[in-house]
Amino acid sequence: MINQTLVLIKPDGLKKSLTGNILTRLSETKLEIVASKILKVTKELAEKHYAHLKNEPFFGELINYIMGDIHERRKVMAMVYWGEDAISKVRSLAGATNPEEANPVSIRGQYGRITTKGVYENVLHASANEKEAEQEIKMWFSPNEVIVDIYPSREIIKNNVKEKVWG
Ligand code: IDP
Ligand code: MG
Repeated sequence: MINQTLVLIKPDGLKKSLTGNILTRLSETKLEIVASKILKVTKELAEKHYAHLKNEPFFGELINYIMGDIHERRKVMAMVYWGEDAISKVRSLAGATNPEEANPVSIRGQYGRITTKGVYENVLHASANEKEAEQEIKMWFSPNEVIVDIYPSREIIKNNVKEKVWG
């Protein structure tokens, strides 16, 4: 089944200069990248993305982590991978959440670690299922940033919206 999944290279992945390695591993899947960008993660986006974990003891540290506060790399690389079984293919290459339990040849097994504060720094995020993928892709990207029509969208005319244009 053709589906799409959100992939984030987290701040530890960027700080460790792993972008190329991670993209190379993901290219084994033969999936297509249909959206990509580098962005600064706001607290609002971080808390929305990890809303399902808000009662966990590590939630505060997790928000600091994804916002880049721990790594002094206040950015994340976000992508949408699309194709046959994209969600399960990327999840399986990513490996288990806990990098110590992840298959050693998975991306998280190869590059992840557990910090002394107990956060699993596992270098990338991948959506777990179709519902999560839809919520997350819609959270991180607008329809015009994705080059295939993955979810229904509509055009609206916005008035009084401030927009930055080149000098
Ligand atoms: P996932 O990233 O494999 O989907 P989730 O349970 O959705 O795993 O957790 C989101 C992120 O929160 C993980 O990737 C990891 O960085 C962190 N995390 C999850 N569970 C723990 C934990 O038990 N201790 C510390 N960090 C955790
Ligand atoms: Mg998850």
